[in-house]
Amino acid sequence: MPDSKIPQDAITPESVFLNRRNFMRAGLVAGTALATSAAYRAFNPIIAQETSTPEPALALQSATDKLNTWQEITHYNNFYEFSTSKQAVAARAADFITTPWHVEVGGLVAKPQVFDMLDLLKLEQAEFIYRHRCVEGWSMVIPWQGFELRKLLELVAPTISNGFVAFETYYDAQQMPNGRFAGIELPYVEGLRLDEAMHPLTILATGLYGKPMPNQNGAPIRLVVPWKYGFKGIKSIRKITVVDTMPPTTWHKSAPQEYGFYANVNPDVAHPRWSQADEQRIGEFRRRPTQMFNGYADQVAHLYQGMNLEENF
Ligand SMILES: Nc1nc2c(c(=O)[nH]1)N[C@H]1C(S)=C(S)[C@@H](COP(=O)(O)O)O[C@H]1N2
Ligand SMILES: [Mo]
Repeated sequence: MPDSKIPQDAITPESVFLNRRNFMRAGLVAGTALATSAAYRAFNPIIAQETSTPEPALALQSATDKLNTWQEITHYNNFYEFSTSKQAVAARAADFITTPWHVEVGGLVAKPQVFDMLDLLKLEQAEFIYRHRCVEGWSMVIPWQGFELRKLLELVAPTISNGFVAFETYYDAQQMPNGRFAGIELPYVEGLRLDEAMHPLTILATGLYGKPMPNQNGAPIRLVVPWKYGFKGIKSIRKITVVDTMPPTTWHKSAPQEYGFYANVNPDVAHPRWSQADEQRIGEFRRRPTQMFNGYADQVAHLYQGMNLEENF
């Protein structure tokens, strides 16, 4: 991990992180706007405060949505460039070189810019505890850190208001030897409608559990859109482009009848080959019901008013 390149105050030992559970609870269950703002906190003040007044532990965790462990989050991954076996990704991605790194942000914007990763880490980092629901029917709860995507878009000043945002993963066949066998077209590409991209729940994540983003989770920077299926969360981003037409997306190109552009978590719209009504939370015994918009309906349902969610799946 490129620890030496990460500002020291962006790193939280896991022990300190675990003492902060009461702060995270609100973001975890995040049903209301109030809960969302509670999940958004400047990083440094929390560390200072929590280190001096450690909180009692377990009782403060949500009874229904416990954080997944570091081990679970970092050893059960989808990152086809490295492996199509979830358990193998961590080892295969271990030598992935992510420093130096830059992200090119452009397209229909007034101030296109190539951002060095070190400068992106200087943007105020916050923590976001989100449910993560893969289209395959499994889920986790992950304590990300990062910043709202809209903060970055505001820096480049989009010149349109009704467009889309296209994302592209770095691709290097040398470093990502499974690329040729992945069965998908690479580089991996994804997209959001501009209003989805500007939504405060949409983040660019730069780490988890207070540590720099592990390679297998999309180092050094990846998208997280908690009300959408996990494949929207494109990893190891190199390019972000504001565009005026709906951009192509990797899984939609691969199987358009199975993976839509919107990919909103929806228990009522089955995948052609399996139900989406319930999910396997990693670490739990029984499957649990899947929630509309992954439990974030209060905050995002308005974005899709009047849209047929069966057609625009
Ligand atoms: N570049 C790239 N991004 C990707 C993927 C991928 O294979 N390549 N897999 C997606 C899928 S299907 C999921 S569920 C999430 C998994 O993220 P995680 O490994 O951090 O849980 O990453 C998404 N982003
Ligand atoms: Mo996924």
